[in-house]
Amino acid sequence: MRLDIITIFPEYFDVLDISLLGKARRAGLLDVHVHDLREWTHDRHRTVDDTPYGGGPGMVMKPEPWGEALDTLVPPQDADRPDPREPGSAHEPRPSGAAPSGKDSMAGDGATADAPPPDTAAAAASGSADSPGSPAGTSPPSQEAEASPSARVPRLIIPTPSGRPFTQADAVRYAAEPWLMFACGRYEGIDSRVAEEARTRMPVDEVSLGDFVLAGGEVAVLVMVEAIGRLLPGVLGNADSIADDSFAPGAMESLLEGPVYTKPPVWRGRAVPDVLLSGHHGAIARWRRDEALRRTARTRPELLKRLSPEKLDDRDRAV
Ligand code: 6GU
Repeated sequence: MRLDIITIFPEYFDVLDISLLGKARRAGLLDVHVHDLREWTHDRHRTVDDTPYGGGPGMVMKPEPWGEALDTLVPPQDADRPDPREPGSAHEPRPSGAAPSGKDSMAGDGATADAPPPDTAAAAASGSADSPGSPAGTSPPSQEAEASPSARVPRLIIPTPSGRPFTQADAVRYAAEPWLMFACGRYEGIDSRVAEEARTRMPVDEVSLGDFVLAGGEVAVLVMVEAIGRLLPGVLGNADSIADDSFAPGAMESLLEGPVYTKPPVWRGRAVPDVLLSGHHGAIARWRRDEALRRTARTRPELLKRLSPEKLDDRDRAV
């Protein structure tokens, strides 16, 4: 998966070098490109913000740098121009003369960071916003490529407290896409025409992490990238752990994971529940589900109401 992140604080993303995602990058599972928005300014002060029309406090991000950034990173789709990318050259970036140089902050990404990703299925092959009826990223790239040879665009994700809630289901959906682009706003947000215009040529999602306000989109993007990245095939050691996650589509949908234990069997007088030492896999699974139901009822009762009745068995109802 390719990720492009546009920000005025590229250093925020230095942490993507460490831990699980750092390993995923070094393994070639995750191709991260961080871009400094100020590379697309032209004044001495590299200005990215201005006062809001209509008055009010704070500053708004100017549309021009964003427009140029998106134009550079997502070159206009031109049906008549032959696609220079060969099917076999999946990891050879396309030469990109228009790309500003030296804005890629991630070590080791080199000078080719601004080329579009290699084998991107066009999530917005139609050239307009994604339709709710057809989830993007579900068609094989080759099919999309046939329908529209040069339609290769990312999904643009704009973190904002005004967006729709980001959920585990979104993380799963995004993890299946070949190319995601994140636009980190600061101040009071990005001039609304940026998302509006971007929607004419790529799918755009404005998403929120919850009902609170962050100082900018950077930390929100780190959260989403971690939620998405750990779902990529080969990133987590044990693929089963994904199915057991709280909120995981399937058995854990709308449920919080229950308590977990490791050795020693007794610690400061507190014993691990006997059932976990019993070796009875059926009994253990049942106990874990009971605990998940109990914990959810206690801390997130509204989630339980969302559980579809056909997902509950008689034991569930007794808990
Ligand atoms: Cl996605 N961005 C910002 N700036 N603040 C938030 C948020 C996102 N989600 C909750 N608060």
